Amino acid sequence: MSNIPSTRWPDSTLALLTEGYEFISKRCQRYNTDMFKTRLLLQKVVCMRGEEAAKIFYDNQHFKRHGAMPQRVQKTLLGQGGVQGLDGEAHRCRKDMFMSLMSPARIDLIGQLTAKHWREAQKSWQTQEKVNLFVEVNLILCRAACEWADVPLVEAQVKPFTEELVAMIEAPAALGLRHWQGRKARDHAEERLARLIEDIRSNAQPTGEQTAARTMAFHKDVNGNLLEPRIAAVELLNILRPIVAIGRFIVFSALALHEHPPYRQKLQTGDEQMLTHFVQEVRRYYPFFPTVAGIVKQAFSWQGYKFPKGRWVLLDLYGTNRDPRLWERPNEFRPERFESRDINSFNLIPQGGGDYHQHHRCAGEWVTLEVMKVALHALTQEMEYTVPPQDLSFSLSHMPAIPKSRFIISDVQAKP
Ligand code: HEM
Ligand code: MYR
Repeated sequence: MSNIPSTRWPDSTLALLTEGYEFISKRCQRYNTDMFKTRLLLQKVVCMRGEEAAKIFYDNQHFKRHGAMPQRVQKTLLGQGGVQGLDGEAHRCRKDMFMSLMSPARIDLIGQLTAKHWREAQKSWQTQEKVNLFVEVNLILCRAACEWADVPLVEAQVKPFTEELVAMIEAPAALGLRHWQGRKARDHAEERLARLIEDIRSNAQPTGEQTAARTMAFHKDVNGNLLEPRIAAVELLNILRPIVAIGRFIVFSALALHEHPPYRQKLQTGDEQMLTHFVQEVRRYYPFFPTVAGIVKQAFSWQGYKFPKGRWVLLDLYGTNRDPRLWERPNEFRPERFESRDINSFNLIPQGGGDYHQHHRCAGEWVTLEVMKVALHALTQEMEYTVPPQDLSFSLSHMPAIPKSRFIISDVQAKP
């Protein structure tokens, strides 16, 4: 039995901040290993990447999630008491509630709502000299998410609420003001949505069948109790916030179209298979959710290495999506790779791996695919635009990543 290879420096927090998305894969390459140990935020941690590592990470016998995410992530991005930190039966019960919202009809509806709000927004873009696609798409997605979930949103709330959701997404790995804005945004949004849950329960606020707001309000936990209003609010935000987060994948899709123009022509023909492959490649190639975190439940050994009870473990999602053993020429954007590449639950994991019901795999993966497809349809078949000179580079040390200029477009016109 050996010890897991260790970094030369005892603490790697500074290296994580400077290297960001590449922190784990660089060290795996350097030590010719799939796992290494170090300290992050003063805590001992094992970092892993690759398909085999993903399989062991998603084995519920070995890992639990409660307390695995740092406080700074819980207080901004995820909230406290939500599905991400549950284990065992409590997790399965809560996760089934999320998955009950993901029927084909509901997935279709979020696509239709996105298309409707996109068409409305596009009319006003046609009268503007310059349009910031990132800012605009976030507003579209916030409108679509609230309508889909049945969360009331008057016109004056659209911009401030979108900004709150974006602040939560930008805060977890940030220092200073950007971090504190995320905490403030979460407190304010949770308070408002907890009041909404109480209004729904008392019939003061009507809601549609099978909507997220109604489902969260009346869901009963494993013990048969309604969720505390604040926890129901955390879960409602676990629907609204990540729908707005899809805006980043949409901006990266626009960037990919801009940098690889032949795909624009291919998508203009309405080739459904190409659209699916393009969307998968955007999710594989561009950086978004860097790692997921777990804690060793009971000591075990794997591949000759000891994992002690209580050890914090990070699985590298970004590094697995670019693992050269899984992906030929991983650093090239090539949607056609999916023509001859089978994907399974552990090799393409931008939104986590494993099973939707048994594991913590993203409940919104189908929503994400649908909304990205609607956006790509709009970008390639419903509008024409130019991309003026701007700084479209993005830093891999800024998590979550976004092009520096966001994505400015001009001369927007409806396609004839
Ligand atoms: C979980 C990424 C969109 C709802 C996750 C996880 C990741 C992720 C990495 C954690 C997986 C794990 O812990 O093993 C993303 C990305 C998205 C996205 C990059 C793109 C925008 C969505 C959408 C929704 C959603 C649109 C809902 C409509 C959730 C929920 C969980 C989750 C509820 C918790 C699942 C659990 O703990 O069992 N997501 N997600 N996500 N996501 Fe997403
Ligand atoms: C969501 O809102 O749930 C969807 C995606 C948000 C991604 C934000 C990622 C930021 C960096 C998080 C660091 C976590 C490290 C363990």
